[in-house]
Amino acid sequence: MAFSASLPQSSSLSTKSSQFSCSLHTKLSSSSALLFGTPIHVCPTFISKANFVKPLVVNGKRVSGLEEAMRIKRERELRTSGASKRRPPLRRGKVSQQLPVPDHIPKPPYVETKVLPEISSEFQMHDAEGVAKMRAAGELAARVLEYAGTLVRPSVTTNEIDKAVHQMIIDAGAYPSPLGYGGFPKSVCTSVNECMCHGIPDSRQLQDGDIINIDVTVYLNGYHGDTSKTFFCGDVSGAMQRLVKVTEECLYKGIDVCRDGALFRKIGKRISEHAEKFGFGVVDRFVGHGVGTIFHSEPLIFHHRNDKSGFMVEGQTFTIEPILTLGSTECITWEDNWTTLTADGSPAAQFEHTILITKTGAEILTKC
Ligand SMILES: [Co+2]
Repeated sequence: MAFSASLPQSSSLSTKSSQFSCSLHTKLSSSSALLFGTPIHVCPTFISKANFVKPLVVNGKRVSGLEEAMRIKRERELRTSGASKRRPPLRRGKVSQQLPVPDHIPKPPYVETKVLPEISSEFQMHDAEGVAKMRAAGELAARVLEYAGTLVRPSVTTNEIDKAVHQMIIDAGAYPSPLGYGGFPKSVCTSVNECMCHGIPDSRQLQDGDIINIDVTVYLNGYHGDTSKTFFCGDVSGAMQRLVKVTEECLYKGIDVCRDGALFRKIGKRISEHAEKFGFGVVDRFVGHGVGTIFHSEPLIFHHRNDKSGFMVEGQTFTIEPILTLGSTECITWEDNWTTLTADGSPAAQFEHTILITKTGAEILTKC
């Protein structure tokens, strides 16, 4: 589950980010004009008969280059207008009653308070026993997420996914960490299409062509394991498939730079570099976080370019959880105070792992 950067900071960051993504798009389209401009100029389709002085030899290679250029142009048009406009905007469904948790299951301290906890300034480090418990929590979260993904298909409601996830976590003797966190009413976050994160499971049925991020956190033996993944529902558009694929790649690029002594800011640099190659935006409003016995703590992990100081230390556990968008990285939040959507309604995707910093790299704890 992503931690939301504080509001005053984020509003200035959002503005910066949208300017940044605008300049990025400009940069990309001018460089692609350079790449694909030449074949278009000599293409017979664009030369009127009056100017047509000598026969053009159209060889296969040139036609395929042109077709490729046209395909990329169509994709870009689809990306900025069609794909997001044809899809009906996300509407809130009915949220069912909170599910009960048996008394014998230990609950994290925030459940009783219903107040959104402050981010803890404590970096979470672990001894061998703590690492073993982090591994167990991470593995359970990964198994639950994998199972949740098998439920994704048209007509299934996000509430049904929540119920199944809740039951599986309870059956494993763990507590679903989002339930009651700052008043969050459900056991998992389900974020569909333009929902960036923190979607509340409800009565909405998944539609053919949707993408859905499922974000699972479990609290097992006093330790949280946090992971999320974006799944396809039925036949998903090429543009959205690419967004999802690149977002997952960004997560692994971020993990790749992690090791004892590495600067935190390298994560945001690598993720941004990869997203920029494809013209996708990186959301700066939501950040990764330290995780362990506390759900959300320092270090905050920025996925965008940043000049944050500090470096990783062996034994630390934190999440990396980039959100990429097809369009704007600015966001709006519904009145439920959780569900956060892209301001322009364009799709967003997210992937998340909990990792442990080691001498030589990072161990992914949320795997099964
Ligand atoms: Co998280």
